[in-house]
Order: sequence, then C-alpha cells, then structure tokens
Amino acid sequence: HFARAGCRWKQLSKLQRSLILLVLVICGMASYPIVTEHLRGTAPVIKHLMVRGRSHYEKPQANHKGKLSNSEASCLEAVQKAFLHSWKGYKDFAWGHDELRPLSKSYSEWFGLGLTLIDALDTMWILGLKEEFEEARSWVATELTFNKNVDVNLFESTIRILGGLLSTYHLTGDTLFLEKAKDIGSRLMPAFNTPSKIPYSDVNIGKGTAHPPRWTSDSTVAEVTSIQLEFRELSRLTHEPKYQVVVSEVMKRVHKLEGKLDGLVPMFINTNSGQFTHQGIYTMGARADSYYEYLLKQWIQGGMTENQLLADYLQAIEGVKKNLLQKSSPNGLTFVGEITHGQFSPKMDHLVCFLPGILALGAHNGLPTDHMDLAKQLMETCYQMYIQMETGLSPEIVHFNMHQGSVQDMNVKLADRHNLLRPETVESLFYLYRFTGDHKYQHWGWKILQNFNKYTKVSSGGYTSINNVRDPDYPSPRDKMESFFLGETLKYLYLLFSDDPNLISLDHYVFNTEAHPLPIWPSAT
Ligand code: DMJ
Repeated sequence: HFARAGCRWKQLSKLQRSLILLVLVICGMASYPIVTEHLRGTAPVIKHLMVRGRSHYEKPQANHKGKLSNSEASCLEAVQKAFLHSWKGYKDFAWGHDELRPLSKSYSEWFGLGLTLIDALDTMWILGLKEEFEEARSWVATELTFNKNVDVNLFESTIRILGGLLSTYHLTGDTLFLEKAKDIGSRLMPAFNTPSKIPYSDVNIGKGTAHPPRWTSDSTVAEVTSIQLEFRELSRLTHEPKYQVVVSEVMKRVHKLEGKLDGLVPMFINTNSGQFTHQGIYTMGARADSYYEYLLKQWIQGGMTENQLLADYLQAIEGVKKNLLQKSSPNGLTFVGEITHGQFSPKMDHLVCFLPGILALGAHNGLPTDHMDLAKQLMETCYQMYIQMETGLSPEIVHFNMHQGSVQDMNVKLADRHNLLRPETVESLFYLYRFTGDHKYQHWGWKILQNFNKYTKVSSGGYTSINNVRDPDYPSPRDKMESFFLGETLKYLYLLFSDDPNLISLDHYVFNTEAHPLPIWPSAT
C-alpha cells in the first residue's frame, strides 16, 4: 500500500508534487477531520503522503506553571463524559459480555464473565455515576455466575474480577460483591495444585481443574507474583487463611530463587521445578512489571512490617539504576531499557510507565528521596512518549536513541505503533500530582485525554485501540475497547483532576495492578 503510493509519488514532477501538497494543505485547513472520520476506514492512500509538522521535543514546564485553565469541575465532568460515552457503547452492543468492539458494534468474549462491567464497577462508584452503577449491580446480582465451564487466566481474573469485586465491596459495603468475590476466589484455588506451588496460568472455574498453557509448563513471573494483594485481602475478610497461604508461598519461593540480576527477575518460572526459565532477559516491562509493583504494595498493605518484601523491592530499584537506566539523545530523557543476554537494549514498553508512580508511592511512604527524583524524570519521559508522536498518544514500545548527534529521542518500529488505551502513564501522573501538587501533571493528563478523544473515540459509543499512533490521518482503529480503559485509564484520569486527597486516600488504600483500591489493613494504620 505504502510502497506503491510512494512510487507513484516519485514519478510526479516537482511542480505536480508541490501543487498536490498545496491542495492538500488547503483542504486540510478547510475541513479538519473529526475523529469518527478517521475511524471509518476510508482514508485514501494520498493521506499517507502528507508532510507532518510536529516538532519532536516539547519543553514541558515552560507554559505549565499554573492550574489548569478549566475548572476542577469541568475536568472531572470531561472524564465522566468519556466514561458515559464508553458505557453507552458497552451497554448498546456488548452488555454482559467481556469487551466492546465499538466499530463492528458487537463484542468479544475472553472468559465470558462480563469483564468490562466488573472492571468498571468501582470506577462508576468513584465517578458518582449512581444510575449506571445500579444497573450494573443488578446484572451482577441476577446474571453473573462463575459456575461455568470456562478456562480463565489466573492473573487476569484475579486482578480484574476478584480485585474489582473486593474494591466495590469496600467502597459500597454491599455484601453481594463480597459473596461474588469469595465465589471466584475459591474457584481459582486449583491453580495452586502444582508440584512446585508456583500456580498454573489457567483454571477451569466450572470443573475445578487447572493447567499451564498448551505449549509449555511455564508461568509468567509477573502473573504469579501479582495476585497477592487480592488473595491476602480475601483471607482477611473471610478469616480463611488458605488464600493468603498459597500466594505468600509463591513470594517466599521467588525470594529464594537463583537467577536474579541485582534483584531483577527473569520473565518465566516453571510450574514443575519452581525455577526461573528462559533466563537472560531483564525488563521492567511485559512479564515482569507488576512483580516489582506488588513487592512495594504488599509491604504497604500489610502495614510496612514485612521486611523481606521491602528488601526485595529496594534491591530491585538499585538493580534498575545499575543495569537499566540510561539517557536518550539529543534531549537527555532518562529511560528504562532492558538487558538481553548481557547486552543493554534501549527498548522501553509503555507498561514501564507504571514505575514513576510506584517510585513516588514508595518515597511517600518513607523510602529514599532519590526515588522521587527518579520518578519525576521517568514521568517526563513517559509524557514525551505521548507528545512526540503525531497523534499525541504513546505507542506500545519505544526504542530510545543513545548515540550523540541523534535528531530525535525515540524511534518506533512498525509493529509497535499501536495504542491499547493503556493506563500506566495517567496512573503515574495521578501519583505524581497527589504527592507534589505540581499542576503540570494535570496539564499532561488533560492533553492525553484530549488525544484519546480525538483519535480513539467512536461516534456510536465507546473508544477503540488503534494500530498507528504515528498517523493522525488514519490511526487505523482496532475495534476493541479493553476493560482496563474503564477500570483504570478513566479512573486514574478522574483522580488526577480531583483536588480532594481524600478521594481514595493513598494513606488508606492501595490500588491493585488493575486500579482497584483495597484497604491498607486497619491494624497497619
Ligand atoms: C492491566 O490489565 C494491568 O494494569 C496490568 O498490570 C498490565 N496490563 C493492563 C494495562 O495495561
């Protein structure tokens, strides 16, 4: 497609090319396309030829000193509006199903458990959308059943379903959600019946059987170490130690394992041997990310007494500093790369953008102040991952330039240009704003929300993942709204724009990795 158009373009004379460009610029100015036009799938090839004018580096602080020009109320309203637009799509075309497919006005099923609805429950509560919440509650009361012959992923169903139900129970006091949480929690337990006590990735919640994926007996390290907040809380609420016992056993075993690099863990662990496998890659991104997050957050949840968790967290952050931190060229952005078989790779997943928030949360809880300095630097980098793209939305993965004389800080491979409406950057913006009060973080979040509205909003309802953040003329919609857009992205944006530190106080709640707030244990505060 691109190549053919490029060839034809080259065959034109200079004058012909200039004329076409002039016409395009005039047309472009006269009718700037609204987002739903981007999404109709009819963008002509010629659009790919347009010259892009975005400058690559935007000095961030310069004009962001003061408060947002919009009032707090209008920013909060903008997030409610985005939520209601998403909800309309879900309600009209995907009600009770896992995910909305907003373009085809249909749905996709992953576990068949109303994933988006459950993930969004506490968001509706926090955003004050009572009517929508009540409708969803009655679906949970009358339609939701876990007595189903389906395979679910242990990690995904723990963080989204168990986490979502537990936090909704806490916010509302409604025991319906606790009963449902107990039901799914107990149905997930067979996953822990393995020779090594490291859980399998998949459980059939109807049959009570568990198994690893078909092609391997490995589990993902981040998955088996990011279910602890939820199972520990379930034990506390039910007074049944079994849930906490199985997940704490995983942490103890991972703590003792050989094969870490200065506290950094490999990506896979074998459910038979209990050992790390496929060693050699150390990343803060996919398959390792929330291991680090849950070290810190379990320590906070339990009242900052579990010293081994803290020690592992502190060691890992030192490991990041020693092995993964570098600066980009030309603008000296601090970024977190990866180690691949002893070699540094300047690759950073958008997923890594959870890290500024976590570092800030640690510093807020008394960990070294240089964690906060690093948090601020990385926050800036994550924002640049958005703003340096033509749509102002981050790609899934960025490769940073390190050699002197580079003209831009980052490159994006063709296969990495998608944006799945992920939350990590706005999540970190929320933490940074809560702890520093610096309004620039709200400005950044506001810009990101505008860009989601411009490039991912579908007029008939919902927002969609896109394939190409580098093409504002045709971002190429993927036709899927992930449940975490409602569970996390919009919730964190709302909390970012709120000036009320008691709206989910970070001294009383700890967010699970799907943005579901769970209480810091009372004896702990
Ligand atoms: C979510 O399910 C969680 O935030 C998880 O920790 C990482 N992946 C998605 C969002 O990007």
